[in-house]
Amino acid sequence: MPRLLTIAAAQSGPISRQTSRAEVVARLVEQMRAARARGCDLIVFTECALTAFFSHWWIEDEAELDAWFERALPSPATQPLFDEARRLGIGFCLGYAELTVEAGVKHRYNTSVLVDTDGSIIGKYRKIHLPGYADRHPHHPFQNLEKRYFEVGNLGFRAWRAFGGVVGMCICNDRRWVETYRVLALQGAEVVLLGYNTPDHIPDQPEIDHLCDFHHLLSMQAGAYQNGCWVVGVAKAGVEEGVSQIGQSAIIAPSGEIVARSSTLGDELVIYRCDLDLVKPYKERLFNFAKHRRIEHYQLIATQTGATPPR
Ligand code: CDT
Repeated sequence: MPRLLTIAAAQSGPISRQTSRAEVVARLVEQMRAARARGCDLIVFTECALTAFFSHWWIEDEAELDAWFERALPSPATQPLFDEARRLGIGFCLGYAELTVEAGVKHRYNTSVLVDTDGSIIGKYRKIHLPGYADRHPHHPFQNLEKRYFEVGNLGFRAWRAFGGVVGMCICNDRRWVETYRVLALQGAEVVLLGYNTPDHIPDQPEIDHLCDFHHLLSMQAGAYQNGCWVVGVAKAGVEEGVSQIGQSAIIAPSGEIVARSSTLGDELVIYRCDLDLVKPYKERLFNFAKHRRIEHYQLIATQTGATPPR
């Protein structure tokens, strides 16, 4: 029996600064209903899906900053998502800004959770690769302050047995790093879920602006192929508070092929019936890690060269 999992990548259009959580959650619930009506078992929302992507502007006031974060999940505002998932029997992955207090110390993370069809939380991931900077860049048309507003995630990359397969999560910039997929795949990940907020302009490096879509897809396609897994990438797209972001939400097969892709910069469902057994030709043959990886040689080479670039 093939292991089929129908997944919706729930691309989000822009969310304004003023939009309430209740309005956003109502929008996500609509997408969830539409996905279920089209036979989806799992819907994947984007990075920081509940608000505008506030890392794009400078916030001094601590209370103002905290207001962008969730202190609990579910919360009164997000409970409708969990209730609707249970009612419909659909799982979901949700990115959000997490504020937690441990031993009296405040911590802020860029987080995602994987939620089962009964509304229970299967697992949590806190973003490890935070792009941008921690100081103000007044000459930039918008900021990239993730290094200021979030701590590096402390939960590692983890994969869970869920939805009939092995599922891992990462968030946005993580998708550009080979280690992300490899650490997940070493745990057997068959599906990698991720959301992203990716501007189509890089103020520090405008010379590569025209490659934004290409590098986004290249990273996910390479990650999928080299690790024999499905990758589901979900955008917050369009012009949000003056920042123009790419769309290109995509579902990528373990072959590295894009099998479904968004065609707008607004709310849009990208749906594909994923056969999880399509990971096998890659995981069992070409990229059978146990058989073909030569980790001891990589270390040997690194030792011989001192792992520094040749002069
Ligand atoms: N949210 C996030 O991680 N965004 C970054 C922007 C970097 S600009 C190349 C990303 O990697 O898409």
